[in-house]
Amino acid sequence: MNTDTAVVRVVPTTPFNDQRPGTSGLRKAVSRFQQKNYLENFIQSIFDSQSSRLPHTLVLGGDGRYYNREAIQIILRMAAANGFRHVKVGRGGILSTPATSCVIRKYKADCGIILSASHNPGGPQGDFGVKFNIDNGGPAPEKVTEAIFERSCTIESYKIVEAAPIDLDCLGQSQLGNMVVEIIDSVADHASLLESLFDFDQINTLLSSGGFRICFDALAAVTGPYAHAILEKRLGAPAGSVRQGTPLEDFGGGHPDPNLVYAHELVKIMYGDNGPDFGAASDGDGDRNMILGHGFFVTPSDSLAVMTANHRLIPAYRQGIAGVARSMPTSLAADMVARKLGLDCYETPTGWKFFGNLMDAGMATLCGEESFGTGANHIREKDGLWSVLFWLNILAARKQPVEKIVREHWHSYGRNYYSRHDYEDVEAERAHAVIASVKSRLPDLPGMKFGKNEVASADDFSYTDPVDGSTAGNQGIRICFTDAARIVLRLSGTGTHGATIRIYLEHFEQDSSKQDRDTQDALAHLIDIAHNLTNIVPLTGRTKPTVIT
Ligand code: G16
Repeated sequence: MNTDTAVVRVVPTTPFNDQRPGTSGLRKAVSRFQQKNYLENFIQSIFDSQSSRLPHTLVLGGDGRYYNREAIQIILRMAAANGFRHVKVGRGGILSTPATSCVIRKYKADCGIILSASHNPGGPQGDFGVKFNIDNGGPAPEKVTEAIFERSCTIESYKIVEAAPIDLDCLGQSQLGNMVVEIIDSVADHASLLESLFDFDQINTLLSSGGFRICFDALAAVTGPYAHAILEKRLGAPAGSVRQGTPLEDFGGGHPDPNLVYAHELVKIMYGDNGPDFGAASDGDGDRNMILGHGFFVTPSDSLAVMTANHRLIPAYRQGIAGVARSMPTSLAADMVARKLGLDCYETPTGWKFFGNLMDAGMATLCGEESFGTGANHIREKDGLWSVLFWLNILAARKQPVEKIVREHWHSYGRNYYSRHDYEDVEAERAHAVIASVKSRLPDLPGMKFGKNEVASADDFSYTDPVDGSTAGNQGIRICFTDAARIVLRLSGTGTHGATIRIYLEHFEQDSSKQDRDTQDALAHLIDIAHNLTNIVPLTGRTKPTVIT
């Protein structure tokens, strides 16, 4: 439809006081986003905060959750009113977070908007979210998200054109005012980028041999179409290797979070008799991943370490990598590998946005987080399917089971027993009291003994970006022990109900005769110390974590 004559309406509005983006974008209950002007205010704040540069091309899509299509129509009309010239939209409104990053970079777009609340549940009673990415394809850094927030506090109007809805399901271009809307294939660009990185012939031989079985669980979220196209159609995995491969608005009522708790159906399959050799799951918007072997779980921290140790098996990284980066709470397993291989290793705050500068500056190639995220410098987001393909490429090259590869890894580098205990939906005041009480004890902790464990250092992590010198404080409490064990404590920045306290526990074991223990048993002494240090039980009234991963 040609709406060259579309009239721009300036709609008066008043600010909302809760539009500060969290760890990754603005996440709220769907009902909050559906409130009059709520989405519009936030989108206009994004556009206004970019006004020093004339915006031209925007990439737009989402994970297909409830309200995705409606939000896309609103954003398109606002983009036209705000002077964008071209918007690329994933067909059906579907574009995974890594695919969005890929498309921004490939077509040199100015920015992207991803409609997702990531791993949070969807549907009318679930969550919705808006993430804003900049021209390097990565999440907006804090100075940008702060500018958006500041604008949202003073906004008085937003701009929108009146126009009929765009057909999101039909590939091709149409006109909205002076702006071109182009509906693009959601999968093709990302799939061809991934093909350029890995040895698809080798993986194809493995997957089509009949002797090796995989199960990929898309959790009824965005990665279904990508996994069908790449794993089944291109790489020869038998039909049915991808389960829950159709994106649903409510994720089938599930929680699209790829961990042992929420991807329990996959876990059951992988731990069953005669289970597949390789299992993986991805989250709502396709940036997270979980890796499993038959009867074996690979922690995300170990996954990054194994990838780093094996990078030369992958065509894209055969000539070597620049360095590796991990978020502070992620275990030190990758550091052990980096030390042995002579690679630079960086520790950043939680949030993928902190890796962007390191990758742009050519300082880090592989990045990872304990929160089921791994990725590399091919894009500027973590990438669930990239991680799956990395593992499949390792398996195809080494011809060993997942478990054997990981056990050999521990034998060479030591094992970092690791677990995260989450206390969800805690009253905010109580959660802050827990953090404040530990903070007040930090100066006294070094040298203090808890049983056999002596505290080597204790601080509130702050980060200075080595590229642009920007700083980020209050990024989580770090308590490090003399035997390389750690307890980390921080509040989640992605929840939408109350506060979530995360306690991260890590114990290093070099002795291979002691690398077979149950993780929670191996960490039991640190769990006790954490309870003692945080007073979490009396301060929150919670006797145990909501989720243990
Ligand atoms: C987001 C960020 C990640 C971060 C994770 C956990 O992931 O992109 O970098 O590690 O949140 O954050 P928190 O511990 O604050 O809840 P996603 O997949 O939700 O976008």
